Amino acid sequence: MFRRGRAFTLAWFLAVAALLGAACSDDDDSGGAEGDEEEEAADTGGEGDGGGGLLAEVQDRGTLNCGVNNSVPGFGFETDAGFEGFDIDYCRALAAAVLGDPEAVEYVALTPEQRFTALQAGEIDVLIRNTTWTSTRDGAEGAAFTTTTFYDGQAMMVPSDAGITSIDQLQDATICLTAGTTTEQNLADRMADIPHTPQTFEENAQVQDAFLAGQCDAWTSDASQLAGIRSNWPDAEGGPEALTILDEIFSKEPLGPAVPDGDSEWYDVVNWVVLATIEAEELGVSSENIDEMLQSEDQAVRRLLGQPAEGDEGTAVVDHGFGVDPDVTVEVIRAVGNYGEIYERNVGANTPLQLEREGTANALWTEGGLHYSPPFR
Ligand SMILES: N[C@@H](CCC(=O)N[C@@H](CS)C(=O)NCC(=O)O)C(=O)O
Repeated sequence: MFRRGRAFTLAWFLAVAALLGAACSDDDDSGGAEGDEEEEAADTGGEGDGGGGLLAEVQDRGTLNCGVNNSVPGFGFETDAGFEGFDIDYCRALAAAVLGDPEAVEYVALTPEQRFTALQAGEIDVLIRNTTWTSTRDGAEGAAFTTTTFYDGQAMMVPSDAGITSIDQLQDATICLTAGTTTEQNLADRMADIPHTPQTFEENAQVQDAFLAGQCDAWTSDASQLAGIRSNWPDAEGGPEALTILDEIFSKEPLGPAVPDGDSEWYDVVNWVVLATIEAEELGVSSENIDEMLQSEDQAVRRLLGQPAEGDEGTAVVDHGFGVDPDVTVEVIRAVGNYGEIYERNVGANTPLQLEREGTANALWTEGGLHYSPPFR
């Protein structure tokens, strides 16, 4: 497990360093916003409409409708106790910011094919479901992507006893995956010169059944998701050790929240909630020390937490103009912690997923990674 973890980390690092991975050309994501649908999405309000946008709607309703996954351990997973995971924590963070209550979330589990339609139709306020930001999704799906929460890439998982160590060995293999994902085109690109049969299913559960029935030689998806699925592999089927994730990462999958196009106020709130978790980590603010930090003399900390701070016009609370109070960041950090806490709690080295963060794109920029928040000021 540790050996694999290390190779995985290296592969990620190389993938990001190259920044040349296959572009995520889009999948079909059926029900894409075109024509009228897209115009409707663009008309959903926002600050230009006098505050009648999604922020006001969510606050009037008193709950946040968050579109999520329910089948990827570590990211979006439903158990008898409810929803949990990295993406779920960002739904909670947003509810804490706009409603003052991280529990005020209505989780809407969506398949890959349903997700953008649900966003366009207003069934959800935000999509936080291991969704890759691509140009066509941003441009043609009526969606606007905020800051990336998790830098991922596509990988391949095989049965450990198959003796396969590289993707190039998958000649004539049947490769299983879910439809309506970036995964489909990435696979076609990577396997362009290798004869193979892609076999698509609507949901992970179906891929898993097919895999267990011996119908798939390999399973391809975002590396983080494969790690989640592997971590939860049934003991009766050999548990996680029965599966091996090959080292090669062959695409860029920046995952993050998406909101409906055309509501810049709502976009800003969601975006800056994500950024607050990143800035908090950089400044050493955590769920453990938040009360002390409210008294901090560090002006950057004071600005992040909406406390009076020195500025161009003397000592004052910075008004970001987001439509929520500047100190909602305190509720966010109390509810879910900073980015590092969210990462370690859900997917880090001490979780079943064992995704090491150090040396990967998911480290802070100060540690050589890609997570970077513009200043709160
Ligand atoms: N990040 C990729 C893939 C995301 C994705 O939806 N992956 C599948 C495969 S693991 C999934 O989550 N399926 C869950 C399900 O069965 O609902 C994308 O945005 O297209």
